[in-house]
Amino acid sequence: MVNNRFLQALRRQPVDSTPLWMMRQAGRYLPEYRELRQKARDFLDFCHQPALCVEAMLQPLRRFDLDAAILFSDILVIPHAMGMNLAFKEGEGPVFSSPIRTADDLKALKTDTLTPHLSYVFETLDRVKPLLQVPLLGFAGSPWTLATYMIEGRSSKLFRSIKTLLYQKPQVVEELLALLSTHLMDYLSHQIQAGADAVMIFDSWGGILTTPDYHRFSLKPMQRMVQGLKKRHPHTPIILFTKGGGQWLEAMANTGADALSLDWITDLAQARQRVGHRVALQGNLDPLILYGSPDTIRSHSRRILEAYGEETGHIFNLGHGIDPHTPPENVTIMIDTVREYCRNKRMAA
Ligand code: 1CP
Repeated sequence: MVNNRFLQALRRQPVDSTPLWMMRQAGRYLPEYRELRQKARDFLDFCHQPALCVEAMLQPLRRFDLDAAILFSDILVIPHAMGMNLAFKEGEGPVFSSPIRTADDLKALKTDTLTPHLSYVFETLDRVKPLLQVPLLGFAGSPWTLATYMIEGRSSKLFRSIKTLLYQKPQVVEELLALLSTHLMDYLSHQIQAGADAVMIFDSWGGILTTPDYHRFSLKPMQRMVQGLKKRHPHTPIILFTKGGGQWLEAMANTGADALSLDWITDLAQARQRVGHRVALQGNLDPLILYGSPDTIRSHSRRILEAYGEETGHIFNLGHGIDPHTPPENVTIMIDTVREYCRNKRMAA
């Protein structure tokens, strides 16, 4: 590995320049990805082909000066490996044909080890590793976030089905979360063995919960994962991301995770004060700022670097995934701004 900044910042060690990568850095905003995507029948078929996934991971690294590579896959390969029928429909997103609604539905899920059904993911990591000059980030969805898709059956705005089950039969939801946290821990452990240098847990929907329910249904199963992973891989950094989780940062930092990823609503300077030196912080440019004018992109990028301040332990990133219609040249403006800011700081020091 030639460039280790990302891991150094995760460990809160000094770095020569703030490391930077982007959530969803591979994907539809890149014309070369849209072309590559034609080689597969659909998105799930794409995910099952390690050669295509490796190429998708390398595309943003060729185009931009980035400090980390992220596994190309999807959080929903786990429920798929548990036997749920999944389709990614054009314009509709993911759809499960038979969502979970009752305790009986849980019994239909595969509970033996899932890793043989996920060998294509580990093969992607194994193949991409020797081609990288930057650290390799593995990931999984959080138990709660996966449960929302498994119970709703698709993307949702209101989360009526899972909340109905949560408020009527919380023990059914808890049983599913326990099953998922066991499988997800094992899955991330295998990703680390296959070459992931750090892992990130995407809790995209923890922010829809009340505070007590966030602790019980989202944070607790993630904490179980963090503790289990730390036992098996004490030196592998773990990043937690709860979108909409700004008010729970102290509790998130107490899980033993090494870093928290912040959405754009959360104030980075305040977050830094609240969690002190316990964790590194990643984020947190509003991805839609990348639709702004060059000057707007530059000023917001600098604002974030200034908000974090002089200390080590910052990884520049977006507050959520890059939007599919973002002009790639605006990404270059953001990255150049971060590099120039850090270069000027270094020269002034
Ligand atoms: O047609 C296509 O090309 C499919 C688009 C696409 C892509 C490129 C989907 C469908 N997933 C992905 C890849 C992906 N997904 C990555 C790797 C790419 C990278 O980061 O470079 C990652 C980390 C994810 C994670 C993911 N998938 C999350 C968590 C992060 C987040 O954005 O909150 C979630 C919620 C999903 C589910 C998902 N996958 C795809 C869609 C359309 C959705 C639904 C999103 C929603 O409900 O709003």
